[in-house]
Amino acid sequence: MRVALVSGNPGKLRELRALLPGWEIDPLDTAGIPEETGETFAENARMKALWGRTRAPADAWVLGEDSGLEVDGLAGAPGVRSARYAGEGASDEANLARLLHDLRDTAEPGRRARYVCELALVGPDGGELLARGTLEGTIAREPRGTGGFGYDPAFVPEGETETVGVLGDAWKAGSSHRARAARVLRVALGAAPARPAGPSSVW
Ligand code: ITT
Repeated sequence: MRVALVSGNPGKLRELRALLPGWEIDPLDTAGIPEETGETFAENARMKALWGRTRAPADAWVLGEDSGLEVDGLAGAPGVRSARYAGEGASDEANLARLLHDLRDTAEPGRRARYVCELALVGPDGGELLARGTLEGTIAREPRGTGGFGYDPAFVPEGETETVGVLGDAWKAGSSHRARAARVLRVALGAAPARPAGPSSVW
């Protein structure tokens, strides 16, 4: 299955290729993509996929992905603004530094957090599928490890004592929010009925 991924994030591409074996995933050039103005991860993932549909080869499937981190003590921030928490175009390191700074006086309950991943798949006929995965955890006081990307050096999953940065890519492949969303997507795709044609159809 040929799939165009609407993302400029190399970490997502690497992980999704590993999570969806048999899918031939290539990144689509995202130059000119509209701003992510959605209030939910699902809205943004769908916007990316529908925009990609207008650019990708007609026979390719299109995958949009929107993800981020919700921290209880920050009222759900950075949320859909996770990629630009420290400002437009901010690096992963700058976003992580701002997060740790903003939580410097916050004790355990407020450090509880979750990663969310929403995947939006649009077929050659315009049919759509949405899949969500989450991962609960807490934000550590200091970053540790170099695995993964983004906020991983500071995110300790529930039931673990180390950060995702230390646990690494193999751990993420089995248990991350993206791994969970990818599983939901594969199951939903396998269970999808004969697909109705038309741009607004939802399987
Ligand atoms: P695209 O929109 O081009 O896909 P992006 O990096 O801007 O790339 P998002 O808007 O979905 O993607 O923002 C997601 C941000 O959330 C990402 O930059 C990380 O900071 C964070 N994030 C998402 N998944 C993560 C993960 O598995 N590990 C660590 N941080 C993650």
